[in-house]
Amino acid sequence: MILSATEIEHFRNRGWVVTNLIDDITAREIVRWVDDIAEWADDGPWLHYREMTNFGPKICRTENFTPHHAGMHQLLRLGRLVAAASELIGEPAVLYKEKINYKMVGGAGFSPHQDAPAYRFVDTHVSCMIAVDDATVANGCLEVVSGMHAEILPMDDVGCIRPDLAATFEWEVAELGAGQVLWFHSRTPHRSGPNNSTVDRRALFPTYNALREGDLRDRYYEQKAAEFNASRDGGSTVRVSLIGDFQGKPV
Ligand SMILES: O=C(O)CCC(=O)C(=O)O
Repeated sequence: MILSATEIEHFRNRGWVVTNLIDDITAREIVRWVDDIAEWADDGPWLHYREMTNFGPKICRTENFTPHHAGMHQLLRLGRLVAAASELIGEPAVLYKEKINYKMVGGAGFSPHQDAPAYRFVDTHVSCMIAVDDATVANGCLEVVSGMHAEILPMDDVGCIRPDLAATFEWEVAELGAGQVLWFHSRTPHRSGPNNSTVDRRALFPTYNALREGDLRDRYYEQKAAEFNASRDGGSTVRVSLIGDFQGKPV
């Protein structure tokens, strides 16, 4: 077993758990990998997204990078993280999608939401946030609500939790040291503030689904491209997801 019985029980009861699955050497390597990936060209098979901040345009997200980076492939698709995801969902898991959220200095936050409404084809999934840099209140760490992962909550017109409802929740901040991993259920309400500090808050977010439902990662990215192409919008925020959770301004 990768996780302790206490960690698994915490996740089952509260819908999230912080774990220490990554050693210091790997944590430092991840910083270098993320530095490299951020410099990849915009016209590759991966997906880069950018936002406008008070300090100019900044990269805010990269997706679909594991096929093009051996270290990330090993970390997110083959190693201890898949094993931990399997223990949390109680059956063998497979990577469904992966992203880096950069939240550079001046980067925007995310409205209260559950992830499940943005996931196509699968019902059993779990995500984690792997802190690349320390994640603090000042630079926009995640905030979660405990024990609210049983059902999909009422949403607004962009797929986020209805604001009047979200305002009644007890939000808990989840500060992480670099290399720590916060697992959260795909129905756990979460949100994050902007990065008002002087240090970046980069994090990896792999999502795993039950292998029983299929290895659907390629289909997820095909579907995402199709949905984005079908509804190009010139909205006031950058569209990075199949729901409108990100508050970043378009470049
Ligand atoms: O990176 C963050 O601060 C929040 C990420 C998140 O909730 C998401 O990408 O769905």
